[in-house]
Amino acid sequence: MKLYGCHNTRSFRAVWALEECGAAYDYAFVNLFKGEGRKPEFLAVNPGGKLPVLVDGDFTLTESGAIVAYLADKFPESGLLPAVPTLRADVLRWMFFTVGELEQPSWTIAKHRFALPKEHRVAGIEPTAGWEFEAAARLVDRALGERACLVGDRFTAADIFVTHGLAWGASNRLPLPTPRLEAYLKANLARAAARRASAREKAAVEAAT
Ligand SMILES: N[C@@H](CCC(=O)N[C@@H](CS)C(=O)NCC(=O)O)C(=O)O
Repeated sequence: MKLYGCHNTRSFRAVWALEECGAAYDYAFVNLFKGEGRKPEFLAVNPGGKLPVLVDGDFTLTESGAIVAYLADKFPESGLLPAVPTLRADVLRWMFFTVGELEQPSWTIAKHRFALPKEHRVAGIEPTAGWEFEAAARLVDRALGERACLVGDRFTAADIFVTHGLAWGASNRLPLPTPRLEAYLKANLARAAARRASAREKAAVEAAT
């Protein structure tokens, strides 16, 4: 398998899942910060020009949620996506929640700080994004309660997505609303697989510079 990724992007979720699965994979660095996502050779892989992309043989898959669900099904022993329908649906719920809600304020901030053409950026949008992030994060806190994992009694893909959504918010200087979420974030990012994923993405940048 080959994962196309770039540090400080949503590809971290896919690399983290690959590491949790113990999968063997090549990492293809596409430096989005240098416009490599728009180069013809990458557009031939993903015409949308976005990361992450997973290539498994002749199968090419985009969308971080679909990639992580695919990996979880390919490596069922990882436990990332439980077989029990209610638990599986609950994991998918948190993955969709992250993509549709929890990460959207961070994406709004990124778009209006640098991603949109200057004439389309709206000054003063950040407090609204911060308010939305806090509301979404509080829902996570409430669901988590005193448990270490969001679904069932073990780490799943729900934790990968929600942890990354929280980390992205924190990196945008959006405060996490409870100490419990701070502890959840710290514990998950300290997992061996998360650290390996981070190291893999950082090593790719270093090798390219
Ligand atoms: N919904 C997609 C979003 C993918 C996405 O927007 N990726 C960003 C990096 S985090 C990207 O590649 N942006 C490049 C661009 O928009 O040109 C997913 O979850 O995979």
